[in-house]
Amino acid sequence: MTSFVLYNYFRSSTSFRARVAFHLKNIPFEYKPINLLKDEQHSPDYRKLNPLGGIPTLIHDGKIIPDSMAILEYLEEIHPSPSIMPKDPYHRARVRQVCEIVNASMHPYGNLKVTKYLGETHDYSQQQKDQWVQKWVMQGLDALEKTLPEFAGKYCFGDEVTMADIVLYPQIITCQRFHVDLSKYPTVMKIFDNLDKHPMFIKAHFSRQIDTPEDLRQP
Ligand SMILES: N[C@@H](CCC(=O)N[C@@H](CS)C(=O)NCC(=O)O)C(=O)O
Repeated sequence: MTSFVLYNYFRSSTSFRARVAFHLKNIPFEYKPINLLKDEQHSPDYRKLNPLGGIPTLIHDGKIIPDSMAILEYLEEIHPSPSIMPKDPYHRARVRQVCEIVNASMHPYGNLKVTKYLGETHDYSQQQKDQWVQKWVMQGLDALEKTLPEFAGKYCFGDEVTMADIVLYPQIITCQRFHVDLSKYPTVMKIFDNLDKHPMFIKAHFSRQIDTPEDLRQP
């Protein structure tokens, strides 16, 4: 039988992307926690799997697939139904554009190694870190708020969950952690609120994973 092992961490937004794709496609996987706060992502063994020391990494029947976007595309190709991409090529391109806004122009600024560097090298307080992240992610949120009204239904592209939703939802949770004012983004937040009620997003949520600490757990 084919086996999927996912190295991930309860709170990581990129890990969420992979987890929710597994749940949406109803593919069972083994959850291997990598504790970012204990720097397990930098252990020599894990670095052999993921040379940048990031999570998630998927091992499928011994084949190594690092990086969440590569994992999403891979799962979609080997397990196309139910699909997480629209059928229309133009809409597929725009889904990828939305993913890029989040993946390339928002996620990296709040990444642990970046905020840790700001603290250790530039002596940033938590409030200064928040302001740094807010400055950059709000540019991404502005772009999303201009892009999504043309396509949105219940979710980013109509009423079916796509990769755009998978990437957007955990990024909004990260924005909340950095106290970003989200009231200026009504389309984005309407989609977020709808996704927040989706059973597979609830299942993949950071508060319900095997490595979620007691004080952050939700039923
Ligand atoms: N583009 C990569 C980014 C991976 C990444 O950096 N993930 C974060 C967690 S959300 C991480 O592992 N950070 C570790 C660190 O900053 O040391 C992906 O999408 O998988």
